[in-house]
Amino acid sequence: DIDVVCLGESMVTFLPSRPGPLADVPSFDRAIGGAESNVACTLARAGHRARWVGRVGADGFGDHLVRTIAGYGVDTSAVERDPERPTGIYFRTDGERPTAAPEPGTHDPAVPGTDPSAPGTAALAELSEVLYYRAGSAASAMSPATVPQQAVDAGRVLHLTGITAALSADCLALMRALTGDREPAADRATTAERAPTADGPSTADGPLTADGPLTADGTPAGTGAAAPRPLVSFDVNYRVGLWHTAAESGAAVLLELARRSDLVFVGEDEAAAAWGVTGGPGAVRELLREPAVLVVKQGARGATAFVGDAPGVFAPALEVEVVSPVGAGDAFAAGFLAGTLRGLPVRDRVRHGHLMAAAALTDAGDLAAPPDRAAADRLVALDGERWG
Ligand code: KDG
Repeated sequence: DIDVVCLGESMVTFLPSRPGPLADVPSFDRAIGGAESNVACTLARAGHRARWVGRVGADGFGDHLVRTIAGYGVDTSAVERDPERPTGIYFRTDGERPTAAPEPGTHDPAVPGTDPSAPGTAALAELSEVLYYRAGSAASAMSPATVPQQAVDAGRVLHLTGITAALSADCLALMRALTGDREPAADRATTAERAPTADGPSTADGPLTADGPLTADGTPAGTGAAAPRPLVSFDVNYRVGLWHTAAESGAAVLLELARRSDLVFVGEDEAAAAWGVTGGPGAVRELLREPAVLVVKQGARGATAFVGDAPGVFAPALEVEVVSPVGAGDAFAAGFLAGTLRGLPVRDRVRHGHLMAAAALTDAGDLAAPPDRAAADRLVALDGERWG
């Protein structure tokens, strides 16, 4: 009776008490991070039954993570505790916001953050640092042998990200096993064929209480002879810093895993950085034809969703004052998945993604307090009137 199982490493996150370089930040506030548990928490807040599967140390940080994530209403019953390895942690710094507009003529375009007319996001992101302390963490010991298969297969959707593949050879083996052929090939082919017209209403209502597997287009999966695996949702999440120490190429692994998934989220910038695709969403779809649904995120502009062979469906993002971009991608994925579970038209799934992302963008932590379902529906309806 789980809608979405999210598997991956969660970490205690330390947010700086003030902007500036690491050497100058006097103290940090404790919060939680982890792309996959961020998705689980946001889905749970939106009224869906979400489970987080992960591995943390038998330490206080592990207790804090499990308690906090469970506090969002997420099922944590399958989280493993590792008596030998610690819980991963990470620190962030924030770029310095210009306190006052520079004197006319003193703005140096080469120095980020000194342009008073810049929207701020790029400058802040450039000056922010992420410092991971997660090598050899409890989560890096996740493998096909340690992760309980039954707990992972219990949902209608299994949500994964490319971060896990970069953590260790065992984690990569796990990702390959989870995205492998656990469903008859014929069933997977029909998933794409059954896609409704891109913006039309889904054939299934996708009520919250519906059980059973789901296809990427939001309709319940057919009942074949063999029980199909859950729909595999994959957020590419290319973390360049994590791949430096990995044995395999991040670009190749992420492409392989994306091609083995049913629903893929990728940023235009990530597709360019990893795979050198620069021709916009259509070019990304050319490269990634296998997933039944592909969502290409286009930063502050919006996102385009491709369902089956239908043309891409674009919806613009909300305009917000960005406090921190961290966690916005996870929130977007959660909103889109929530819309998929409910069988909403494709454009509304994208809009729900943008709405959740807006909540995350306007919050300093990795995980914002997202609007509940009723508020989200009202806001999406208003947004729809605005854009037509
Ligand atoms: O997606 C936001 C994440 O960056 C954060 O919560 C931590 O999972 C994380 C990571 O590996 O960066």
